[in-house]
Amino acid sequence: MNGFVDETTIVVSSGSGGDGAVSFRREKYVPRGGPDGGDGGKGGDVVFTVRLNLKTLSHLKLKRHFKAGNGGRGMGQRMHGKDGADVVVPVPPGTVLRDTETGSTVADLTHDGESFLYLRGGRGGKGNSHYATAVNQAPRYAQKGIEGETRDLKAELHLIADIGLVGMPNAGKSTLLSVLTNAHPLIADYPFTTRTPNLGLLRLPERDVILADIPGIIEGASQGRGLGLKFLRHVERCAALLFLVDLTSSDCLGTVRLLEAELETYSPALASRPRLVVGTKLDLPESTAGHASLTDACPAGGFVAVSSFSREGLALLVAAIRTLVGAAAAATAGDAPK
Ligand SMILES: Nc1nc2c(ncn2[C@@H]2O[C@H](COP(=O)(O)OP(=O)(O)OP(=O)(O)O)[C@@H](O)[C@H]2O)c(=O)[nH]1
Ligand SMILES: [Mg+2]
Repeated sequence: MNGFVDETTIVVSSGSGGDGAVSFRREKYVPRGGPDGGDGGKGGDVVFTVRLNLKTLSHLKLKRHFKAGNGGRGMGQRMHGKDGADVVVPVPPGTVLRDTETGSTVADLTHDGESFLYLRGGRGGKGNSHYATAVNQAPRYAQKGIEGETRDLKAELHLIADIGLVGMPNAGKSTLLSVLTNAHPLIADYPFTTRTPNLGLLRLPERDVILADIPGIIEGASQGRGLGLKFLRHVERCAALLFLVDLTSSDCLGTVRLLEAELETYSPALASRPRLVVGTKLDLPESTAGHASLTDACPAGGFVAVSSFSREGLALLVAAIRTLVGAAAAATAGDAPK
């Protein structure tokens, strides 16, 4: 939807260094002027820089090849060639760059303003003025500039959120995001309404919390059914997950198990993230049985029931989110509460 691109390949090239010059001084009353060839300019670098205002990789898909400028040739009178211009590739926070050939991670860029120098431009060659010796005072030799390099990279976007909303299609993920945060995602009563992730900001007294709503997961998603599991990478870095379960569905506990199994297939690390089961659509009378079964099955504090329509349970949910995020922050700071 509207140009959301979360993976693409690009080609980047650093600039070549300019060649050094072969040149000799020419002055009216100096018959045999010495060598005065200047050095070639340095080729431009390839630099990535994080820009908070970018939300997708679509701008990379449009351009694809990013090339730095070449260094200029050296000139007479020891004049240096101009350095080639760097190419600066802007990327959104959460961009992971991989070498297409080896698959190895080249950079993982997260902070606004962060810069990463990937390829250095080639050095400029030295002009012949460097090569004059007692034996050879008129060298006709200058060094060539070093060539730039070209690499293929795969850029992947991993959205950076604190809490991920995971659930089957129609569970009410986008609706919950719209009542808890400033986001206005598309909501409809058919599955797979959400086709690309949405982020929303929940303002808490201590800090802002970013929630990510991703497309629904169905049984067999790990084998590519539905929209598959590829969107899970956007919640990979979340401190905690909310499993959203429609309380009016026939087998709420089965849904929790299914989500667990699909997550486990995708990434055991993700499956072991702290989580809260959130029952949705509590306003509907058909939610009673589901509510009872999840209350029974989930550990104390591991389940909250809400209605995005009547807003019942939302305050409890926000309190639970505060606890989850607070515990995660304490754990990363290395001082988990005793
Ligand atoms: N009665 C009631 N209906 C709800 C509630 N929350 C969501 N719905 C309805 O459930 C349907 C699905 O809601 P969405 O928020 O689009 O669900 P989703 O989980 O984002 O669905 P996908 O994007 O398709 O995965 C919509 O018709 C909503 O109006 C609720 O609290 N109560
Ligand atoms: Mg949705």
